[in-house]
Amino acid sequence: MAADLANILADLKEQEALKIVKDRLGAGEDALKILNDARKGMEVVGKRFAESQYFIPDLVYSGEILKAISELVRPKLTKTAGTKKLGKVVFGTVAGDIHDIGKDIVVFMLDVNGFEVHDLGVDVPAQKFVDKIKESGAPVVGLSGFLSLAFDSMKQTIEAIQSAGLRDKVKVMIGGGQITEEVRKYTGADAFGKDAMAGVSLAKKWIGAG
Ligand code: B12
Repeated sequence: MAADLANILADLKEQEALKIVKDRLGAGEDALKILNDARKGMEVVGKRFAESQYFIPDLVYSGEILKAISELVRPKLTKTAGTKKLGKVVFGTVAGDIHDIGKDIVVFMLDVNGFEVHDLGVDVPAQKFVDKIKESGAPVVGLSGFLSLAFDSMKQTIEAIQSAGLRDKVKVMIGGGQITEEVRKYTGADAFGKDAMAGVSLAKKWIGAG
């Protein structure tokens, strides 16, 4: 079943993929597990694109299928009890990068886990992060990026936070498809997270709620 979803998504069979997701949700399967299988399918899409078996329209289509899957899965990701927010997080995909599916999943998971998230969207210039941190007083910043060029944007964003005198007031986490510990060191971020739950754990730890 798990392999089915990854393979069917990789083959860009939208209706079949959505049916599997609906069936699995109907059977009470863990929503995060379903998302994880979908992510495996996207890895195959990325690989096929890198090997010139797929082209830009295929990437776009895979993104649309994944968005539709996310919409189905979202209502099943439960909200934590209570309305009191744990703390603020400023989040965005860095300059030059427009990938937002991974970002949206992390933002959503932070939100349902009790954080007040200021989502700046995609292709966000460094200064916009700085302005939002100042305005909101958020102690946690999340930078998302899927392209190699995002590493430099992340580094520049963290440098801009430093230049604005805010570096010791915020913890910065980074994430996205290609992010590793090497990249974390290069950018000067405090931590990197492999997936949405890693982002939630980091934010909880830093805000003292974990
Ligand atoms: C879909 C897709 C697109 C779609 C994006 C649609 C959208 N609305 O986001 C479109 C078609 C727009 C696109 C465009 C491009 N893409 Co693209 N794309 C992909 C693809 C196939 C999937 C990405 C995705 O959404 N994955 C699904 C999510 C859920 O992934 P995830 O990693 O599991 O997400 C989790 C973590 O990353 C983490 N996370 C994410 N952010 C953060 C942040 C924090 C703080 C934390 C803690 C965690 C965290 O949590 C997420 C949820 O659990 C990848 C391949 C891949 N394997 O990633 C290529 C890929 C990223 N794209 C690539 C390329 C080259 C491009 C283009 C340059 C193509 C072109 N020539 O135009 C453009 C760039 C446009 C731009 N300026 O950004 C390359 C990048 C190569 C590189 N090294 O730079 C990849 C790797 C494909 C490849 N193998 O060649 N792309």
